[in-house]
Amino acid sequence: MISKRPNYIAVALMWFSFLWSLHVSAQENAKKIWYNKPAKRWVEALPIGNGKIGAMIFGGVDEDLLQLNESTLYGGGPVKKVINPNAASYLPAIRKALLQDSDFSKAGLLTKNMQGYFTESYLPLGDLLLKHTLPKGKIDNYYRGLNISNALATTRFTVSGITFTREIFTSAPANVLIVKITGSKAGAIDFLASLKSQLHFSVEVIAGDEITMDGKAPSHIDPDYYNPEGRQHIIYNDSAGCNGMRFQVRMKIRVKGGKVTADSLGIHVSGANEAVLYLSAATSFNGFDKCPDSDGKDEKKVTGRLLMNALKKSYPILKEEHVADYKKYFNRVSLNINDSLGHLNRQDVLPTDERLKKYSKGAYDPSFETLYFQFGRYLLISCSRPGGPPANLQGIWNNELRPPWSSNYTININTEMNYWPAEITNLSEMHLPLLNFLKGLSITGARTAKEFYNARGWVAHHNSDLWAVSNPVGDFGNGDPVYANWPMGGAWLCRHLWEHYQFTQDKKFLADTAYAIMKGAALFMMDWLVKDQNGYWVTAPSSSPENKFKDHEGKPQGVSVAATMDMSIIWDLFTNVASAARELRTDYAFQDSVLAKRSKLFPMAIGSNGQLLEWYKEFDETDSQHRHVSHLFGLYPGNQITSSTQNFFSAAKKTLEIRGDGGTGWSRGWKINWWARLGDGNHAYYLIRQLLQYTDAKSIEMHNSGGTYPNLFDAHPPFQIDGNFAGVAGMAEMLLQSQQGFVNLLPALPDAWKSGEIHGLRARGGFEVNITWRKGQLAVAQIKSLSNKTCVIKYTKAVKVAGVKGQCLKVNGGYQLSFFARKGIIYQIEPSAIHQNF
Ligand code: FUC
Repeated sequence: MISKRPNYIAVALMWFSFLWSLHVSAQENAKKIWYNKPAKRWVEALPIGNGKIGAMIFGGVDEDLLQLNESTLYGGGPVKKVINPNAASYLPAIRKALLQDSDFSKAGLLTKNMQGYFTESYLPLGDLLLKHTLPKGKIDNYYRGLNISNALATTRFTVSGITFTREIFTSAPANVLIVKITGSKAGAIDFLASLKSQLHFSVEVIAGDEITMDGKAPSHIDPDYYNPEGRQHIIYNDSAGCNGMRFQVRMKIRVKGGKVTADSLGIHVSGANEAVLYLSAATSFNGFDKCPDSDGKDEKKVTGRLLMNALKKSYPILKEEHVADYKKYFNRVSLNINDSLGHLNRQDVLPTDERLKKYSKGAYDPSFETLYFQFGRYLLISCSRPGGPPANLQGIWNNELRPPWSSNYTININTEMNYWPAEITNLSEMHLPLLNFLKGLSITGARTAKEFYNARGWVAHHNSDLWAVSNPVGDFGNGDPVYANWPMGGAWLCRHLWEHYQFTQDKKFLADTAYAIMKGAALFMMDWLVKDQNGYWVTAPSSSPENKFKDHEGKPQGVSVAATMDMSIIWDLFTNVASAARELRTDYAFQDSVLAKRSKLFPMAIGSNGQLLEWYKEFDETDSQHRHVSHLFGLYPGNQITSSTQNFFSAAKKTLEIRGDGGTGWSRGWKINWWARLGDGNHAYYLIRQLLQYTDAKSIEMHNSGGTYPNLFDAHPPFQIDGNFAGVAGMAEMLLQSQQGFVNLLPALPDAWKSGEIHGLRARGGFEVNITWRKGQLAVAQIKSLSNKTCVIKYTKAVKVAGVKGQCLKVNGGYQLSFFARKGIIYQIEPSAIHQNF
């Protein structure tokens, strides 16, 4: 008999499964960046990459552009062995002008004599244009999206009843780009795929379904910001030296049904049911010290081999291998904020550009913040892979021949910033390209140290490129020393070697790779320091990137003595190199000498407004809101300024208050990290919202700008990827810190993030950390020990660790518990009211 009473259980189950399906699809959508129209501009296009090939997908209906990059395609060739042999002879006069006469103008002018060539530029590879012949009719259901949980991009639309789908990815295991084009009706696929480049190029037909584009990069390109008259800015042939790099793009299309032919225009497909396009790319780059022309790699062999190997596998296999490889990294960290089954009022039903605009106006959308966080991790996995060069100013995505700031490595902040999220968000392997780059940089840097300073060790200045340029740039006197002559880039980068060791506890890496490079940078600094009249070790000449001060006549000056950032970087390097030597049980005398010198470094000082001084005297700055706040290096990324140095901690806070929250994209990104370190989650959160302000700005802006483009690229403006990465690092830093020798749980949780969970973050000492919090309080944390180290945990309340006996100590701003953490064991941590031993 059928009951007339409603089956409450069945109804409840139906509702539950409906809500669950909404939840699951919301979760899926939460990992998508999507639009309901094609990209018109580059900053609307979607980036994909495998660390070598990069592409920006426009998703046009009839004309679909994929703008291509290859991560080693640069202008120029190896740096010259001799650059400015007289440079070092100017040092005594510069030092006299600074240390005895306080004549900053004279010192600045003289410093210009210590410059060399500018760096080379990262170049666009070319364009892959797909010209489709489609049935006539209205375009319906247009969708263009990037799923960052599997690194697959899709363009889809319906016309005349036929749904066309293009699925695109760049596989890291196969090192190819793949486009699969399908139609819902047999024989509907008709298109021409062509290749072109802004560089010198020619296209050749290899087979009925295969073409190549061969090209050549210039032997020199002047940076976009350097345009002296009467000189060619792009030079192709260098009759005296080394000619530019060669490159090749190789493309083949396989079809099911229909016909494929190739001619000088490209590859034509007609009447196919399905087409799969395979593209490989390579340059003749053969290392920073080899001429890419005469001593270059055989790029044709490389593209041929890659394509041949890819074609041995079916499309589903290539896709599966790509997704598995990508997920191996991406899935290590998950983040949910204020998200629960019951919470479905998400904004991810909106296209990403509209969602960003709504968010900019103040919409509550925590899953957009987590999307931004994960998108940053997606970008790092896509642009920095072991074996390739480090991510440059634009990652690997650039479409300009003379891109902003050469799209290379600005190492007075930007390149380092790119790698801030690498270790903490569990992408340690993605850090390796930068760490390996330091091997070459320390070799050219040793020549620069000798030639420019007559010093031991190695040095790098504010700018570098694929050729590991280490000299001060400026084209022999045309660069402003406030940036060009800053000799601290190498020393700063060394902290990345040490951080990699701290997070991974990889002693082999420390012994075989890191230590010698760190020691070389420290040796340079030992020689570079001079004593002032009070017996302190100072740097001279010295500048604070890239801010100027007013001298006693009110004139702007860039060069002085012992800028705070110099002293902090040297303090950091000496501390880390001594710790590294201690870990390796080596170089005891050297440890003693760096630590002795560290103890007499010119100290940090606090000014009349309670701020940390930027220079060795309390000068007025020419720009009180300057985007660089270099003197806070010790607060982040360094750890010289912490809650244990309370006076400097407060002075750092005051400095940030005075500088304000403005700046460029990366500048605001740095500020998120500083406020996180200061333990002010609400201020950090405010700056996240500033970073995520919708913008369309195109030209360079230095003040109160920043923001986010429709494709979620960070705007300096123009596009610079560093702001994306600083945003990711900052969000992680708000939830977990470990720079003080303990694991600090939820150190800067903002009110806006009431509840949430993060899984898979890494902490120094070799720990993997999961944290769940509810109503602004720690609910439970899990720490997995990756090596046998003591684990010290700090939280605002006492914590207990399941199965561990210890003493919970009340310390500055919270409670601390330490215990020996055995490798492989997961420790469960809960807040507790126990204040005594347990
Ligand atoms: C530094 C910054 C600029 C820009 C450039 C790439 O010079 O001062 O703002 O980010 O690097």
